[in-house]
This record gives sequence, C-alpha cells and structure tokens, in this order.
Amino acid sequence: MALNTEQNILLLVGGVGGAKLALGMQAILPPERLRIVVNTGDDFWHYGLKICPDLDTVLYTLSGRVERSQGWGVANDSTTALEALRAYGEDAWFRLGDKDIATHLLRTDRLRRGWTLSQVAAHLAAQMGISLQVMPMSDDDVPTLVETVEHGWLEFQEYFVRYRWQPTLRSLRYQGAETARLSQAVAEALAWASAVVIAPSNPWLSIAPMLHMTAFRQALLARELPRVAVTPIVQGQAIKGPTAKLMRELGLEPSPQAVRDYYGALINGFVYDLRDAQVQPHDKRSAAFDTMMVDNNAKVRLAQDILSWLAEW
Ligand code: FO1
Repeated sequence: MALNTEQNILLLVGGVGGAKLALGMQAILPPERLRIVVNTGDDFWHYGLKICPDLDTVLYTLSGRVERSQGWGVANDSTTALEALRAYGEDAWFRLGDKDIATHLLRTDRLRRGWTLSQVAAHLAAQMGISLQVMPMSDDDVPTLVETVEHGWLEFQEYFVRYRWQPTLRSLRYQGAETARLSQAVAEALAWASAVVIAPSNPWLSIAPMLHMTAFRQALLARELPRVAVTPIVQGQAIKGPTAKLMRELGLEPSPQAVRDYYGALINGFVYDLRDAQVQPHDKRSAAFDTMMVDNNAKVRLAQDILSWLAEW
C-alpha cells in the first residue's frame, strides 16, 4: 500500500523505538522517498569487534530479521560464542548472538580494509535486501559518554547494558561532535529532504549525538523545511527505556513539552500522543496521534498520520 507522495522524508532514529517508526514508514513510502540517518553514539569496540547497535537494530528490523521480543539482535539467534567466552571466565555482559557476531565480523573486516562505516552500512543493507538508504550519522566517531554519580564517566554501553541504566546520570558528553564531518550520504540526504522527522527515540541518548554535531546542525538549519519530532514521552512515561528516569535526573519533568523545549529551534513541529491531548498546546505546528506503536498496524498508522500532516504543512 505505497503512498502516492512527492515528499522526501529524512527520518532520524536511534535504536528500538526509532526502528519501529522506520518500519511503518518503509511500509508506505517507496524506497526512493525515504532515507534514514542512524545514531552511532552507542557504537563501541568489544573483543576486537566494531559493534553498531542502533544501525544493526534498524537493519534487522527493516529486513524482518530482528528478535521481536527484545527489539534488537537477530531472531532465534544462538549464543555458542558467548557461552564459550564465559567458559574462559569472561564476564561477557554484552549479549552477542552468533548470527549477530557475523555482522560484526564482516563490518570490522571491511573497516580494517579501509571502507567507511557508511559503505559498510550500505553493503549490509543491500545484502539484507533493504532497498532504501540507511546511513550512520557520521563516519567519524562520536561516542556518547555518561557521567554517573556512582561510577563516574562510563562508556555508553557500560551505562546502558552493563549497569542496566540504573546509575544516576549527572551529565552527558558527545565526544567529537563539534568536529565530526558529515558523510557524503548524510550531506546529500539533508539537501534532498523535503521534511525531517525525528523518531520517538530517546532525545538525549539517541538523537542528541547527531544534533550536537556542528556540521549536522548547520546543514539541518540551512533550509526552510518541516522538522518535526515525535514525542517519546506519553502520560509522563517513556514507552520503553530510560527517557523519563534520565529527564528527572537532569532536573526536567518527564513531559512531551519538556522534550519539545529541549529540541527548541532545531524543530518547527511536534507530534504529541493522543493520550496527552488535554495538555498539548493547540498551535498549528503540533499534532496529536497514537504514538505507541504496539503492533505493526499501529506503526503504519502513525507513519501515515505523520505523512498526511506533513503533506498539508
Ligand atoms: N541491550 C541489552 O539490554 N543487553 C544486551 O546484552 C544487548 C546486546 C546487544 C547486542 C547487539 C546489539 O545490536 C544490541 C544489543 N543491545 C543489548 C541493545 C543496545 O545496547 C541498545 O538497545 C542500544 O544501544 C540503545 O539504543
């Protein structure tokens, strides 16, 4: 049920929540009308392998490979390698499935041969049968570092997975964001877009790494076009993950309005959830849709609602 549209949609996403909207958009837009920029602030090296969790989550989701019960990793994957590491006495806290490891092996091999991360992502997407462009936000490293009360500065995956985002957050750093360069693919996508949609991913952990990139921000603001964000907060709670907890720790009330204020002038439109219809301001640059994406129909419906709204911008 491809939508007849003239719009070129650039979707900015993190991991699991963003991938859901990406799937909804993929279902209704022809591949040449949708491009996806993915957060790489979560990327890290682990046992010599380059791991890009958000990129992989998006690729596995769009190609129908994802383990749906958790929203990341490959469906029905085995853990033989992980168990072998544990048998060596390793504290293998990051759960790498065997098929998932194949992705990391291939990526690491290509990076060592001089490919860019963008080239690797395009290759993996093609091999998975994905026909739209999925690109990392930069080929330069912009790792997110998390300062916590209990453990000081942590790498992102240590904070998120090893400590299950339980430590109290004090501050965040997007290392290298000021100097990271735009890849050719991202520069072209930002010039190509007729609208930019920020998925309901965690603004501070998943979207901020891109928006803190000076080059990205400048290119985003260089053109007059709709730049809309979808709320990750519904009725004071995060749909999944640490957004609400993190907001409280940053001294913010977990509300859609606080998210809108955080994005500030980087956006000029905002999607609230229907459930918050009483509290949302009724300006013409805001809309209220069902943002919960509980199943595939709901993902498609939200994508459809956003695209119809943008068509009347
Ligand atoms: N998330 C977890 O909570 N525990 C894990 O052990 C874990 C392993 C993992 C392996 C590959 C991958 O692509 C993602 C993985 N994730 C895991 C998800 C990931 O850490 C987070 O969802 C994102 O980084 C946050 O967007």
